[in-house]
Amino acid sequence: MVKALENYGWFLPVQASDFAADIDRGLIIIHWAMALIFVLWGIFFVYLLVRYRHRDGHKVERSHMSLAVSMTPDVAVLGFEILLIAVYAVPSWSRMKITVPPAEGAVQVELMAEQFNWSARYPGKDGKFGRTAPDQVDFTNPFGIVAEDPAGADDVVAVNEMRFPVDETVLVKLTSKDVIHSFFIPEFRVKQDAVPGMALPVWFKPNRVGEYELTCAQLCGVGHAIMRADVKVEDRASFDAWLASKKAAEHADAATPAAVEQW
Ligand SMILES: [Cu+2]
Repeated sequence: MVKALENYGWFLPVQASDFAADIDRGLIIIHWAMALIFVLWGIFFVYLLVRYRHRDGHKVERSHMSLAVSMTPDVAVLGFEILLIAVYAVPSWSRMKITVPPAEGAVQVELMAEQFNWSARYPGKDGKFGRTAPDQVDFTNPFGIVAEDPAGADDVVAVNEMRFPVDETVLVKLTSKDVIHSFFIPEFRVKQDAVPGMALPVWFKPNRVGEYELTCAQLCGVGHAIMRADVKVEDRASFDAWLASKKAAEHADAATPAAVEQW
C-alpha cells in the first residue's frame, strides 16, 4: 500500500515530476492575483459604503466618472489575464501536452484503463511491444498479447502497479477498454482522460524517488473510488530488477496451471 498521504501537507502535494514546478507557478500566480483583486475590491466596497452612507442633509446625486477611469480596473484585469495566457499558459500547455517526446530513448508504457483497473504493459528488453489481438484477451492476458509474436515474449504486464526510473522521460500510451477514465498522478501534476477508441500520449519525467498513487479522476462507475494503482519512482537498477521479477513471476504462473485455475 502506498504511503501517498505523506506526500500531502497543508498546501500542494510534493512536486515529483518536471512539470510540477511549472503547474504550481500558475496556480500560485493565479491565487495571489485573485486574493489581491478580492482584497482591493473589498476595500473599495467598504470605502463606498462609508463615503456614501445615509446622512441628514445629504441627497442622492448622480455624478459622472469618465469612462476611461471607470474602466481602468477591468482593463487592468483583462490585460493581466491576456498576459498570463500568452506568456505562461500557452507555452506551458504546448510543452506539456502538444510536443510529444520521441519514443526512442523514452520509457514506454501502454496503460489500459477499465472498470476498475489499470493494466500497464512494458515492452521488455527488446524495447518493442508485441502484437495484440482482441480474441486473445482474457483474465490473465488483459492486452491480448499474441503468444506467437516474439516481440511480445518479453513484454511485462502489471496490474494496478506501475514503476518508473527516476529522471527519465516516460511516454505512456493511454487507452480505455470501456468508458472514459482519467489518468491522474497529483504529485506529477499530470492528468489525462482515457477515452475508448483513442490511444492518447501522456508524458512526464519523474524527478523524485518515492511512492505515489495513480487515481482515476473521472467518475466511471460504482468502483470508481477504488480504481487506483501504486506508482513507484526508483533508480534505474531497481526498476530493471522489478521488470525482471515481474517477468519471472509470470513464467512461474504459467508453469503452474493451478495458479490460474484458482481464479
Ligand atoms: Cu475510472
